[in-house]
Amino acid sequence: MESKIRRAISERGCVHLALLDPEKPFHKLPQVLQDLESIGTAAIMIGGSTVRSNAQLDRMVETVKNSCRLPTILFPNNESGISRHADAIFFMSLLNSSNPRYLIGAQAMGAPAVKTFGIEPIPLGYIVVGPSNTAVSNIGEVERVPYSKPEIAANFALAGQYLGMRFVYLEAGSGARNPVDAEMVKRVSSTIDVPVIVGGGIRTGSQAELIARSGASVIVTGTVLENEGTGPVKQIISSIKRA
Ligand code: 1GP
Repeated sequence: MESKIRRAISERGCVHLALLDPEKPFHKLPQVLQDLESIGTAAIMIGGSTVRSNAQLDRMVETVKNSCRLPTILFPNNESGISRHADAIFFMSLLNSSNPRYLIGAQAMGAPAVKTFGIEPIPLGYIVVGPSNTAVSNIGEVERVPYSKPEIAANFALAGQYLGMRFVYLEAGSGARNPVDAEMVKRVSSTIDVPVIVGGGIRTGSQAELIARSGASVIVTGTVLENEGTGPVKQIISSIKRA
């Protein structure tokens, strides 16, 4: 799975991942998934900050697997965010959390299930940035990195790389008023050698294009798909291709 994403990044420069939250029921999900596949989304991420029902998560992963050929990557909030049916998991540490549970505690609780179910772990450093007071910043007890301090985000990212993380995710928070600042994306992507994933608050093609041009290798959208369907996502994907 990781090798597929890396191949897609090296072929296309920047790829799109769609994020589905199992707690938010989706109208006509199978059709949405087929559309996402045909417009060029690289994989489906499944998770949300408040996921706690394993049955609900399992159902969502199964629906994705039964509806399209896109790979499924878990995006866990803690050890509750693991489904035996998924292909891979972003095995992530919330690097700027002040709570050790989100740095390593939940990971230790979840690791045996990842091994037992044979889910591919993809090590990822997760950094919450910007001014938006979102679910992830509250639940994750985060000291958000302000956009005026891109060098601090770059320091966290480099530390993540040196700890062996193979992706770094800059997160503005789901539904953030504004996406991650382009200068911060530039600073982080020019500092580290591993691919940078950017998500949170991306709603338009022009926002996605700026972030891709700033050095992001992966762009994630969730809320715009939930609220407006695949139309804007199609524009986002073609803007990424243009970038
Ligand atoms: C959230 O980065 C993702 O973890 C996606 O954010 O829902 O704002 O697209 P949006």
